Formats: sequence, structure tokens, C-alpha cells
Amino acid sequence: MKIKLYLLLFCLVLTFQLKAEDGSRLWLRFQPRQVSETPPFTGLKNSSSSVAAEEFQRAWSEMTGSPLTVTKKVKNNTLLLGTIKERDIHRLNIGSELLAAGPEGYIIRSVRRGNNNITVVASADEQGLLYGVYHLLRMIQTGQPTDNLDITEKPRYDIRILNHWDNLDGTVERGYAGYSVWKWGELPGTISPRYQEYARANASIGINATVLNNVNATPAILTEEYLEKVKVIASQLQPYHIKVYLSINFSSPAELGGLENSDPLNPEVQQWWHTKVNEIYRLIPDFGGFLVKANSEGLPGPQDYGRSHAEGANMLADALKPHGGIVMWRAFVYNPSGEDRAKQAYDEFMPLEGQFRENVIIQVKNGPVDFQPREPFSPLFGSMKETAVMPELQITQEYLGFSNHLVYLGTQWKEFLESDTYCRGENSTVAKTTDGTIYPHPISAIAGVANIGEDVNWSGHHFAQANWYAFGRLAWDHTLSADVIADEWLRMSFTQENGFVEPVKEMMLNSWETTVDYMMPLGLHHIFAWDHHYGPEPWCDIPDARPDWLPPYYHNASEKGIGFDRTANGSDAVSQYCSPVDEIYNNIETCPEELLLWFHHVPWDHRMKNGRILWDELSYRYDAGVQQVREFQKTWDRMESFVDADRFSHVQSRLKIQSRDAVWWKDACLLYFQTHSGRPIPYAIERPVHELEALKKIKLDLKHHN
Ligand code: BDP
Repeated sequence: MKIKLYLLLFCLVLTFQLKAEDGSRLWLRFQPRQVSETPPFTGLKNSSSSVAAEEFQRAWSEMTGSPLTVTKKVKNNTLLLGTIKERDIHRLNIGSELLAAGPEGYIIRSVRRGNNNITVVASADEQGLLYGVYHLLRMIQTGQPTDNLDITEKPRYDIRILNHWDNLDGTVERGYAGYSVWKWGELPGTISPRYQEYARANASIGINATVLNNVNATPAILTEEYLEKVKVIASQLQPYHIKVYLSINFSSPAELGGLENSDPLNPEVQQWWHTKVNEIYRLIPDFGGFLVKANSEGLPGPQDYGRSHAEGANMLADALKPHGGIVMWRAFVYNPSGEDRAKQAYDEFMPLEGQFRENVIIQVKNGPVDFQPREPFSPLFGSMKETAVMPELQITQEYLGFSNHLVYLGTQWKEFLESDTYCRGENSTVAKTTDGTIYPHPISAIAGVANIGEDVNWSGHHFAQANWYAFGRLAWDHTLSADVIADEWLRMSFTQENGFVEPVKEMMLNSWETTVDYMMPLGLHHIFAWDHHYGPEPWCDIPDARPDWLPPYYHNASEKGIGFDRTANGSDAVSQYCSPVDEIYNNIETCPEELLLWFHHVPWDHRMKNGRILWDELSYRYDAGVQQVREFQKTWDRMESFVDADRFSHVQSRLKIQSRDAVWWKDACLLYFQTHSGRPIPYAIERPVHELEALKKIKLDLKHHN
């Protein structure tokens, strides 16, 4: 009797203990409980893509414990997968809608045929079918009803691309999830199983392209040896419809080919690129094209020969054109000049607009400086009309606490994509000026700098996976809300229980503003430490260093006030925006307070909208950031029963780091700025726990933060 009781208890304990999870499955977790008692599908009729059918089969057997029967005849509750050529689909009379959905689009529809209810996932091509299958799976995973469906989807951007800043030696620039997933040393002989898993994860969120190597590219990537390796990766990604692109070094003709120079107007250089591009396409017929960082941060480019960015980009575009390839030319350029760094990309690129070939697209970071915690949108968006422009977002958290801080970026990207440029009147949002709605161009694209590494959970922090996910979902459909995306991700990655989803989602949705508050509120930017972009060093002043690499250049704190004057009286960066955005930013009364110190140098006693003076408000914001992270800790601790022990404790300990870092940021910034403001830290808020002099001595061992 006793033994039986023990056994029973043992079994109960086992059932209640959540299975350990390492995060390796990302959001592609298909839980047994996710299908209701009477499954919506009893058979699968598949007429074309094997990958789409395989994906559904695989997920189905994970959810139900048995594979879905493949049927010849359509019966009740059959799932019908097919491309437009399929007779069945024709009979359902959906051909014209499929054509309208375009090459990657799909429809999912519940239809009745005879006495049978069937679900159709159909697309004009195999790629759309795969996306349709993932959509249906997502609905099952997130507990949505699947019995009365009428869905038509197509992507908003043509190219939805990850940019890996991965070096050929296996390190990842600004990567915080271990070494690169690309195992260059083992390729082409050994193929890591992760390549396929990577492809699958990306396809499941609609990502259809990837740049394998760092924008700070070495010529070696174009050697035969490396191209053979690239070919193998490309062949692993191809079944999931992910095209491979490469970052190139502009000096490759001289450095690899032994030519005298790499001048884009030199016929030998042009010929070298033609030959090289032909070689690439022989190896990789569906190769996508090049991403180029040129004449930026010391990298070579056309300006080395007195040529323009357009001349450089067009030379490459001409070589790629016969193969249907494209050039993504980056506008991230700035020089050590007297000019405000925030103005430089616009100044260099606007005069060139219209001069680029049709297969060139200008890749522009979301803000005018450099992926800061918060920036206004870059004025190139909306202004550049004749040449296609693509946004570059940073998924990896270079300036947002690496993989130590929980920061959900869906909210940041939504703010950016929905910013109204007014360049074609009201409602000329960044999204609409880049997705082809307002300025139609042959290609539209959006890029995200990947946060992927060889860590078991891919992204370092479990919650950083949400940013990879959110990038893909927004690239597919930028009208989705940050809330909906977080909701999906939580349900798929953790659990459907509302007791978990609701509070944790709220934490995610607040997390970006919270981080802005404890790092750089009210439009402050680039006050990071000199040798890393992790902690604060607003005092940093290195003799002989480039001023625009030093925090005081950006915050300009003095006893008079703080902030960068970019108004008409200052650097006049405001004039790069279309009307009325320029006037709104120029006027301290109308400038959004979130961006106040980005555009204005403001006296410490300036009255804010809530009645506080600037100094007090700054102090309150830093403090609010700290308090919020403490709330996150409480929220997470309450979630213990919903989450497996491994992921629970991992996130818990990262939140502790985030909490300590938030205090570090707050104390460093307030104590330092106080030396300029000369005012007391408002007495209602928590007192600093550090000495400024001690904080100044902190030298970070980056190994612990990478
Ligand atoms: C900066 C990064 C640097 C990148 C550069 C870029 O610190 O590592 O190479 O951007 O985007 O944010 O080219």
C-alpha cells in the first residue's frame, strides 16, 4: 500500500515538473496540449512542396504523437496543400486571388466540398506554401480556432534579410551569443545540423535572405576556397527559400586579384567583378547579391579614387544585373569633420539620389547616428525618393545591454516604422516610404543585424529570441502590433496560460522604454564607455580621440545645461527633415520630450510639460528605469510555476544583472551630470549607492559581458 502511494506521488511530481528546456527549439515548440481533443485534421493531401508538407507532418506528430495520414481522396477534415498549378486548387476557384497574393503570398481557407469540411493552404509557388503552413501552425500553437478560416497574406517587403556581422575566424562583431553559427573551418566537408535549423526558424517567420559575413568584410570571402563553403551553406538554406548574400570589401580587385587599384571606373576592375560574379553564380545559381560598407570607419571605397558612392555601387550592380542580383549599399558613413555626425549620411547621399542603378538599394540605419537606445528616424527616409531605400534595424543589442538585458525591440521598431516623415504629406510613414507603397521601386527590403550565435539558445538571452522573431514578423507585415507579436512569441516559446502571458507581455512591452530611461532618457545618446558599448562613461574624454567618438560631443553638459543643439541656431540637422517635422523638432515647445536633448541644448531649469525642471525630470527618469527593472524581477519571480527550471533561473539571473546595471547607469549619469547642474538629486528618489570616482575607475572585462 505504502509503495503504491509513493509511486503515485512520484508520478504526480513527475507530471508537474516542467520538462527542462534549453531554448534551442526557439518558437518552434509543438506541444502535445496544443491540439484540442477532436483534431481539426484527419488527413493530408499534398500536391507539391515536400518541405511544406514535411514541416506540417513533423509538427503534427509532435503535437499528437502520430503523423497525419496522407490521403489520396479528400475526406472530412482534410488539410489540402498545393500550389496554383494543382487541379484541386483550381476547382476551388481561388486562382485569381492567389495571383493577387503574389509569389510569396498564400491563402488559407476553410471550404466545404460535398459533405466534407476541408482546409486549403494554397500559394502561387512553393515558397508561399511553406509560409502558409507556418501560419497555420502558428494559429494552432497560439490556440486560435482553425475551423472557419479565410486568410490572404502577402509580405510587405520583398527582401526580408538578416545581416550577420560574422567574421571568418568565427568571432561575431557585436555578437553576444557565442561564436558564429557558420563553421568556416569545418566547411565545406562538414555540415552543421544547425544550418537547416537556422533556415527553418527563419522561414517560419518569413525571412527569405541572409548576409553571411560582417559588413567589415575581408576580401578572403571571395576566394574560391570560401565560395565553396558559401555554396554549401546556400544549399542548406535553399529548400527553405533563403537566399544567400555576401558583404564584400571594395578593395578586393587589388587585394585578391592583384590589380593596380580598385577604382570603379577602371575597366580592368569592372572586368574583375564581372568574372568574380559569374564565378559566384556558377556555384550558387540563386545567389542574392552584395552588401557593401564603403568609405566608412576606415574601409575602402570609391571615394579613395575620387569616385562617388553611386559610381561604386553601379559598377557592382552592372556585374550582378545579368544574374538578377542586387547591391545593398550602406549609407552609414561619417567623417572626422566639423559637421554634426547626425547630418553626414544625408549630406553625402541626397545629392546622389536618382544616380543609382535600379538594382541598387540604399541601406539606412533607423536613426541618423548609430543604433542608439532611442533616435529619431534618419531623414533619408522619405526624402530619398528616386532611389530605393531599405531600413537597417539592429536585432543584436549592441547598445542595449548585450544579451544581459531583457529588452523587447518590437516597440522600438514600431515607433520607427510608424514615424511620419511627411515627405509626401501626412501619413508618409517610414514603413510606407520603404515598402513600395509611396515610392514604387523594383525592389523593397528591410534588414536586421542578427543576434544569432552558436549558443544553445541561439541568442544568449532567452528573451532576445523575441527580437529575432519580431524582426521577421514585422518584415513580413509591419502593421502587426508589438503587442500581438510579443503575445504570439510568448505563447509559442513558453506557455498559453494567460497567468503567464499577460504579465510577462506587459514586462516585454515596457522593457525598451525602461532601458531608455535608465541609460539615455530624454534624447540623450552615445554616452557609452570608450572601449565598449555596454556601460556608462559620460565623462569620457580621451585626448586626441575623434570628438564624435566621445560622449561629451553628444551630451554637451555644462553648468548652463545639456543636449545637442541641432536646431537652426545650432547644427541645423532639423532642416534635413520634411515640413512640418523640421519645425516640430526645431521648436523646443513642440519637440517631443523623448527627443528633447537630441535636438536641443536645454537649461537645467527648463520647465518640462509635467511642471518639473529638466534636471529633476532627468533624475526621475533614471530612477523610474531602475524601479521598473525591479518590477520586472518581481513579475518574473511570480512566474516560476509556469516556466521550466532552466529557463526560469537563466532569465532570473540575467534580470539581477540588469537591475545592478540600471543602478550603475543611474548613479554614473546622475552623479556626473550633477557636477554640471550643481543641483540636488530630488530627495524623493533613491540615493546613489556608488561614488562617482569609484565608477570612473570601472574597467570592464568584456569577456564577462560578451
Ligand atoms: C557600429 C558598430 C560597428 C559596426 C558599425 C557598422 O559599433 O561594430 O561595424 O556600426 O554598422 O554600430 O558598420
